[in-house]
Amino acid sequence: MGNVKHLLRYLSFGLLIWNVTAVIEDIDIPPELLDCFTDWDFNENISTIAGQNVLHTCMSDYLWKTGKERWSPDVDPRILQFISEDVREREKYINEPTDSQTTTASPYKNLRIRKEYRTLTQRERRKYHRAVQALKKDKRLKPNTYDAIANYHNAKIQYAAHGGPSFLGWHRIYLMTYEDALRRMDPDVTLPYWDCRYEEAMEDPSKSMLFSRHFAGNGDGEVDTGPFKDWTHDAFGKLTRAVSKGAELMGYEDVKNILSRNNTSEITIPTADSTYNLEYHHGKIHLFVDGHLSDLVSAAHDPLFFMLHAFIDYIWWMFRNKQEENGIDPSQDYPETLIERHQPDRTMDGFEMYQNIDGYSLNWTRDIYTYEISPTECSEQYPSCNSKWLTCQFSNKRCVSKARRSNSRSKSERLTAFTDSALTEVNSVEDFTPDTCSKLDSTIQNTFSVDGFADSSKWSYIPIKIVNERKQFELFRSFDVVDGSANETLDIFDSEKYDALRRKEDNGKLGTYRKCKISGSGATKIFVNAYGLNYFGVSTEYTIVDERMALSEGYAFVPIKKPTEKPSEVFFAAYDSCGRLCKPYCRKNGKYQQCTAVLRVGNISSEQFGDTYGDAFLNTWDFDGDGIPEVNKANVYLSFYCNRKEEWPWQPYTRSEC
Ligand SMILES: [Cu+2]
Repeated sequence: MGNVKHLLRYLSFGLLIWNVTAVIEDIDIPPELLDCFTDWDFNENISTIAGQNVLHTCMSDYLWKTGKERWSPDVDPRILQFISEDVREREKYINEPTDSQTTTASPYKNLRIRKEYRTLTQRERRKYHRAVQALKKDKRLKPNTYDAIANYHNAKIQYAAHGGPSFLGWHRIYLMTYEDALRRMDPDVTLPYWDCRYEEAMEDPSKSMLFSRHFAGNGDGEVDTGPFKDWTHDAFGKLTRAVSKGAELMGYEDVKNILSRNNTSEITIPTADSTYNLEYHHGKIHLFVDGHLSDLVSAAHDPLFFMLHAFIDYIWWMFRNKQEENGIDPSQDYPETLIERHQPDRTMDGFEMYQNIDGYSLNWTRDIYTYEISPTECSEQYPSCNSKWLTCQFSNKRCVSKARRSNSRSKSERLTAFTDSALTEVNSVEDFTPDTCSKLDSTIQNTFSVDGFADSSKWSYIPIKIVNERKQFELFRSFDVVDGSANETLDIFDSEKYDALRRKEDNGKLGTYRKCKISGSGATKIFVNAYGLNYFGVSTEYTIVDERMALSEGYAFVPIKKPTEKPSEVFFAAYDSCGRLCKPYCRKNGKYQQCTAVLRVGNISSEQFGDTYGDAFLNTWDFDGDGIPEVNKANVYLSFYCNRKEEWPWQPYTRSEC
């Protein structure tokens, strides 16, 4: 039996050589995606910006713009009726005569007040959670009202919701629709916002109390604690997050920077510089939570989506208040743009009673809702930050979130009793645990969501080789000993010590996330993302390399859609735990050569990928003979080189600006 298997393997290997180029080939980067990369390439310096943030921005925009070509969730057509009822109801308030500029006018007393999630009273928080849960059970829309509204955040319909000035206005209208739906469940409820500056300022944001059962539930893997536990969606499967990948959030500095600008064009795509670009910064929050939230088509499946966007809307509200103080009318400050779908007088996608510019109207925050300012500053005299879930970071005089009590994985935290009666305890200092920050203690649960199914049997695995180059000036505290004591200048692994070795390395510096830390042990993760281009589906895997060494190698087996009926077209990207991008190489004629990392994987059986993780592994490692297993290089088509060369991975393919 074993021999037959052996024979089959050799036979299929023979076939593989026969049509080796037909199975996997690298193809061009889609021109619209390359345009985005090229723009960033010209405007930003790779030695200062974390490449992964740029990658995520361009991929999100591209996948959204081309969403019509891919699967997206079904939308219950009755939502249109729902929305127009909503709008009619809202108009009643807007048409009321107002004392235009004074705050004493009567309509103000009915304004809904949106508060920060952590500043809600326990009763308010509970009512809000219940309203969201009720929406998920409500059957007025199919498959339930929550999912119907979430599915409406749909690349096929909402073409103009992202990638330009209408991003802000469109989401403002969309949030009101959601909030109205919540209020049909409980008229006292308003949508809270998630001020993620509280997390960003923490040593390790993934340890925030936000990701406990008192708030949004756990952030690692399937959400099985908190108010949204065990939530499922027909097509996306169980609600999933992966907050521990080490991506960065929008922080105090970012908000300050944005609020330092005067005109909307300075904070919106395509004219804003990344420092002040609100849509770009919002993308980082999506990326931080990851899982369903990282892909825009599935994002609204996670209720955090609406709180995240309420925070963006809150920042925009503060920005507009400042504009008014400076004599600018925010409703007229719709940026001029060449992007056709973002023209101010274009009908608003999905809300056809409005034009894009109507999202900028003064009515919404004058007559419908307003915000309560979130506590940000504190001191020794006023350490409370108005919430028992927040604490004062005295060094910066800033409010930050408290950490969850357990320092171990939240999975085990979930096993330990942490009841409501214990709530009072979290006020004590003991609740703060030192962060290890190594990010090695969590794995990734992929959603395996593909074209309307969450099912891993619809996925294949492709082996990817990662070669990591040591980063300059990192110290691992392992020194030469001179005259009986350690010489603590350069550790023995440092290439700087060895002329010949140093000359082999790229002498550059790549931008990182602001809070980029080395683990100290040398172990670090290199992640690989696989974005479906001709299917809906995203996956992530990682390998662990030794960052002490001049070079270190690892393998990742990354899920892609199983190429059954047609070849799968996939864009791969690799990045390290600090957000630095790696450069792709494809194996052609027995050598790795720079390539696009856009692969077409054919529907011919091949040893270059596997139907299961196990198959891919067996194709990659040769167990033949009595010797030590060895990697069969011919079967590893794609490789990434994580070096220090100051070059974007796609640079060889960007056209030069005329
Ligand atoms: Cu959106």
